[in-house]
Amino acid sequence: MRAYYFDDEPTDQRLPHDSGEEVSLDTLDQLGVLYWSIPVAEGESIPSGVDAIAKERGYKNRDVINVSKEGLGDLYETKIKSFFEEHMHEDEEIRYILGGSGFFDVRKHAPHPNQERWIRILCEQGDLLVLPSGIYHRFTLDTNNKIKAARLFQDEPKWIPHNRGPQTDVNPYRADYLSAIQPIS
Ligand code: KMT
Ligand code: NI
Repeated sequence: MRAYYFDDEPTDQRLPHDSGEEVSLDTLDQLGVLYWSIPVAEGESIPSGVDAIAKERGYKNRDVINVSKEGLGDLYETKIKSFFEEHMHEDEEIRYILGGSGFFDVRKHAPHPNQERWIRILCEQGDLLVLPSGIYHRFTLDTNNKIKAARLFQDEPKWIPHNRGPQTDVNPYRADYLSAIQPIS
């Protein structure tokens, strides 16, 4: 895992877009984004360390997704597109990387939208990320073009993205998220 500010260059989303400005675990924590490293061998199933975190946080469901051309087949192009639309979910979600790599971009909010920034989080095998409900984020593969991830859900194994817009700006889960985290000025 490595987190840094996205450079905002309008080139291929799969490139690193590394501004060179690092982001600490502390900053992620302030945004409600939590991180653990839990080693897993290639081909091994989900390690017990992941089960322990899931249990403690009240998770009941999970699935495993292969985001790759082979894994998604006909759905590949549409999925890749929808994952990279800025969106939020009404549930907290855990992503645990079993293999491959990719980028989760999370929005650092600001008093004014033009002061907001994207934080790019490179996730690789063994990385566990908790995204709080209500945070704006997006996902892309990197140039390796594949990731295998366990998706853990607190309730139903549903994945409903709410794309950012006037509706999400007044979504109660978004409001709860903003009031739960420290104001960033
Ligand atoms: C999300 O919430 O954006 C995703 O789950 C992306 C795919 S998981 C590798
Ligand atoms: Ni999402």
